[in-house]
Amino acid sequence: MTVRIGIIGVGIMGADHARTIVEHVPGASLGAIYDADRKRAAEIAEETGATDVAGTPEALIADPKIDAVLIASPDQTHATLTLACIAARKPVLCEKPLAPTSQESLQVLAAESTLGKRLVHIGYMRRFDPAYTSMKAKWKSGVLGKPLMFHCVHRNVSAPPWFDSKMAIANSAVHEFDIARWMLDCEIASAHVFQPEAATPGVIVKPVFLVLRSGSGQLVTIEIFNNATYGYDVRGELVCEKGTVSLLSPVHSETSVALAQATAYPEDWRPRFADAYRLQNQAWVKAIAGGQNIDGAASAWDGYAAGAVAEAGLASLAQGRSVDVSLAMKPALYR
Ligand code: ISE
Repeated sequence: MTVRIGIIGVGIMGADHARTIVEHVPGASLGAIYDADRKRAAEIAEETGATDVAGTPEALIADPKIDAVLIASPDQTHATLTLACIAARKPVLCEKPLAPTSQESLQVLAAESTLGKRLVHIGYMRRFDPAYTSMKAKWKSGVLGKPLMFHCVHRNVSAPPWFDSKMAIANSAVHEFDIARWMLDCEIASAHVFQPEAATPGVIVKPVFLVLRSGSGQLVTIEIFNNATYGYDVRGELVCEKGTVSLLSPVHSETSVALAQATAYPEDWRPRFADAYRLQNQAWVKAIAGGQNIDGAASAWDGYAAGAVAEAGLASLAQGRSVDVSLAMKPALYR
C-alpha cells in the first residue's frame, strides 16, 4: 500500500518534510499540498512532484485521495486542523507545538478518546535522533546509575524580531520539555524561568534559562538562546549517580588549515536533525501502512503535557517565581 500524504503549510518546515517524504520515505507519495501562499504551494508542488495544490486545508483533509495529513502551518492553527483530521478519521502528524493553550490540547485528547483510536502524532522528532536515543539506551543499560540532572542547551543563529522570550518558551523550549519527559520517563512538576540581566538592552534578545523539577525528583536545566549568532547548537548532558552521558552532534568532517582545526555548525535545525526527521517520517508511514501507532513517537498526550510545561514556564516568566505544572488526568487511551 502507498500512503498518500497531504501537507498543510510548506514554509521552512513543511517544505523540508515534503522533500524528506519524496526522497527518503518508501511507501509514501505526496498527494497534495496546501499553503496560504498559493505561489509557494505551487513552487513546492512543482519541486517535489506533489499531485495537487489544494484550495483550502479543509479540502485537503476531506480529499479521498489523501490517506494521511502532515500539518506544518503556523502554531496557532495546529489544534483546529488536527481536530479536523480526527473528524475525517485520518492519521495526522502535527508539527510541534500541539496548541498554544492546554485547553485546546485537551479538546484534541477528548476527540481522540471519543473516537477510541489514536490517530495523532506530534512532530517531536528528537525522540528519533540517534544521539538522544543512544543517550537513553546508555542510562537504561544501568551502567551509569540513576539520572539526577539533565542539562540542555538550545542555541539558534538568529530569530526574527517578533520571536520574544515567550516564543523562546512556547516554540523552542517545548522541544526540551518533550525530550526531558521522554528521557526521564516522567512528567515535569514545576518550572522556574530566569534571564540574564547583563544582556545589552535593544541589542540582544535575552536568553531564557529554565530550571525544571521532574516528577521523579530530577533537575532539568535548559538554556534557550535564540540569537547566539555563531551556529545552531543543541547540547545535552545527563548526569547520573555513577557517570554522565553527553550528546554528540553529527559531524562528518573536520578541516585543518592555517594552524587551526575546525568542524562546522549548521545554520539551523534541519541539518542537525535530518536523521531524526527522516526516521520519524519513515516510522509514521510504516505505522500507517501497518495500521499501528508509531513506537516511541509523541502522542497527543505528549503534545498536551509539553504544552502544560510551557504554560507553567510562561507564568513563571511573568511572575518571577517557580510555577507548578498543572496536568489533567491521563485518559485511558494514552496509558
Ligand atoms: C523551531 O520552531 C524548531 O522547531 C527548531 O527545532 C528549534 O530549534 C527552533 O528554536 C524553533 O524555533
